[in-house]
Amino acid sequence: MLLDLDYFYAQCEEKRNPSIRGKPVVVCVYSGRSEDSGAVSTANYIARRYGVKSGIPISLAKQKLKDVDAVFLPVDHPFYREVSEKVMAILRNHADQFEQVGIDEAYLDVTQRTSGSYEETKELAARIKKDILTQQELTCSIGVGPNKLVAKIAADMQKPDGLTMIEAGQVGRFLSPLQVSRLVGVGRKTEKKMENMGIRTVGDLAGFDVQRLVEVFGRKLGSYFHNASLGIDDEPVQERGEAESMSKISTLKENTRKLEVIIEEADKLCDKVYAKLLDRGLSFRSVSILVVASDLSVHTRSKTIENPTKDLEVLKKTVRDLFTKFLKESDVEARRVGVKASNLTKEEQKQKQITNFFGSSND
Ligand code: DGT
Ligand code: CA
Repeated sequence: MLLDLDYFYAQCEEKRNPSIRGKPVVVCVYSGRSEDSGAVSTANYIARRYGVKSGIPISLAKQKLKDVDAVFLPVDHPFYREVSEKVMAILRNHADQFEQVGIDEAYLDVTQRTSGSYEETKELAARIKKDILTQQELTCSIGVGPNKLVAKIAADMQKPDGLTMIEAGQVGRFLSPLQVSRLVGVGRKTEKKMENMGIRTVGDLAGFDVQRLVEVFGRKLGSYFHNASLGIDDEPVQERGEAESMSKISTLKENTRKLEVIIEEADKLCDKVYAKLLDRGLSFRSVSILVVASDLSVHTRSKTIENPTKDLEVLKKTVRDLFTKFLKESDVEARRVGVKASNLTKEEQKQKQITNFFGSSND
């Protein structure tokens, strides 16, 4: 799931001073040049009804709200960061894998704790919303999907205080009528370009010849747009700071549940990951596997071992164990498989990495 706090800075201000609730609240970055110079950082949904939104000049916001009892406040980043940290601590407890993105958003992989059930995930999402409301007096919007791409778009569908569930089998129907600009990476310029090619919706994009997309946008972006339009996304949810990792993914010749077939491919991936590690002189402590199922849902399993190692056999054995366990726990058919080594260290730099990790800020 992707969780996004609603009108975050403005909601923090409402939390700090509940007497402003019910009024338009506008949080501003004052440039200091003259009294009202600067831009709106964000506004609550009441102010948005008057056309006030992120990025517009403060003077314009004041004009739009001139006949109403509105509240204008300067940004207070330290306070928002404090609130954000408390929320993130709650969220981390509800996830198998957790990834904060920005100050008010996070991805939660909850596949294991819900046994992959959308019904249980819906209950969990409702519980998380309630926890954040009762413990932090904040509302948020949650999107649930088979992968990060779908979850992110789903979270934007019903705001504020929304919960949007998109199951693996509904992805096509969900995405196809949406404007292409909903996809990450499709900005104004790309949107225009696509429009000239007759592509307005994600469905149009999905039906468009991949080869021509590649010709127009290049191989990497072209195939990304193609996959995104089909709701395909293999990116695992991973804690920032664990980001330094080596991974390889490949597509199986056919969808399968046969362990031998999967292991044969996984062993090859291990060799490739190992070669990259060797090249950089890195040891690993964590090993993960990834399965993209025939229904395009994404599954991951990880294991962290006690001491960093450089041993290829340890990598292969851990990967085999994880796939064996995965096939026992899950009844999906594998379409693509991946192997990742993370928690990487260069032995002599271990101390430094630990300090960096604790010293780094989250946003
Ligand atoms: P939402 O999620 O649509 O209910 O509203 P927000 O305000 O939470 O918007 P979001 O999630 O895009 O951004 C999170 C915070 O980041 C927001 O509360 C203020 C800040 N922010 C967003 N856009 C801008 C901007 O254009 N300028 C500045 N200075 N800050 C921004
Ligand atoms: Ca937000």
